[in-house]
Amino acid sequence: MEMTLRWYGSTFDTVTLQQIRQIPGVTGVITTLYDTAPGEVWSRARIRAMKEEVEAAGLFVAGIESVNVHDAIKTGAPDRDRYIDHYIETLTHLGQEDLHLVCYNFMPVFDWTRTELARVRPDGSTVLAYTQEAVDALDPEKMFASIADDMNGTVMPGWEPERMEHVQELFRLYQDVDEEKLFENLRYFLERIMPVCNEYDIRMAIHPDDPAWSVFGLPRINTCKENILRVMEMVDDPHNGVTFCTGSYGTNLRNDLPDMIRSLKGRIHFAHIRNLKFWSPTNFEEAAHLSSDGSFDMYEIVKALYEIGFDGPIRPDHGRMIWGEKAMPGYGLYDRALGAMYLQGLWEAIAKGAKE
Ligand code: CS2
Ligand code: MN
Repeated sequence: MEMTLRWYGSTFDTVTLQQIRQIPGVTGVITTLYDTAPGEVWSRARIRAMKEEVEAAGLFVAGIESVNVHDAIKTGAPDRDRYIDHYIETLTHLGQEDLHLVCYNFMPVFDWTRTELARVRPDGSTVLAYTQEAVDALDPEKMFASIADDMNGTVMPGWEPERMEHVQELFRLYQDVDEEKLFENLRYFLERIMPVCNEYDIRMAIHPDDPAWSVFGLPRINTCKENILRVMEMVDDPHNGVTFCTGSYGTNLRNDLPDMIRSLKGRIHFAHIRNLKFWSPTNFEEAAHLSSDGSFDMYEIVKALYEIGFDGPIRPDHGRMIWGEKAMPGYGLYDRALGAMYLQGLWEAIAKGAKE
């Protein structure tokens, strides 16, 4: 296990590399070229500059989150091959710059969906939250406007204003795409990129859908054990792997997280760990990482990762906004730093206990 923090780059992030460097045990960052659009080719020069900046601060780039997949690929549009060619070129450049982990998702239209970005908890911290009632009452085109005021002036991943201006058009693109087509389009994409992943040893790590069910009538496939195992089997190559995000798979209380981790042995390349507090199966908020603050048993989750021999990067996922910090919701410094320490404490105890 390698403890990391997500970092959006010096132009976009309120958190600095120097601050990240001071969190004990954090050696790497998970980053991206945040100003690139899906479908754009990443140049080697820009990738190298990104690496050099991170390395100059005494850290290293542990992986990319995300290289986003263009909607033409997800919908299987006639021009998808052109975009897959671009994706392959980006992967080639990443491989040539010695980067070997890429997180991505295959969610239609929206990346994650939350209905509140700053729900106030009893201790005065604020967190992202979701209620199905709010989603059902919402016109998807107005979703962005309804949460934009709470973004603290940041650009949130998957919710770029340029993209949200075209929501209606995006919905039209997915009109004829059902779950089976989405599986098929994912298979097509993975089969085409596997040769370059093998050549440069690039581990692709698909992120689960968040929440792990269909929203706004759009198809969603990366939601449960059965479906993710299907994705692993349909392109049975170790480079086709998973980002195990507890806060995303965990939105569906039917998902047994430690059991899913064990069933994905050898295919989890990256882990996002966060805790959720449920008020009902469809009303939850993001909690502190500590087990007792939420609904998940973090000890059992980390133990399952330890037991399958997981040796990739872990990052604390969304944190609460605390101590007056103003940052991208979910991505402040303080609570994620607390999370990194707690997760490393669990790991150390589990590792030492196992050796006794
Ligand atoms: C992330 C996702 O902030 C988050 O919730 O876990 O946005 C994740 O980066 C993407 O889905 C991966 O492509
Ligand atoms: Mn995640």
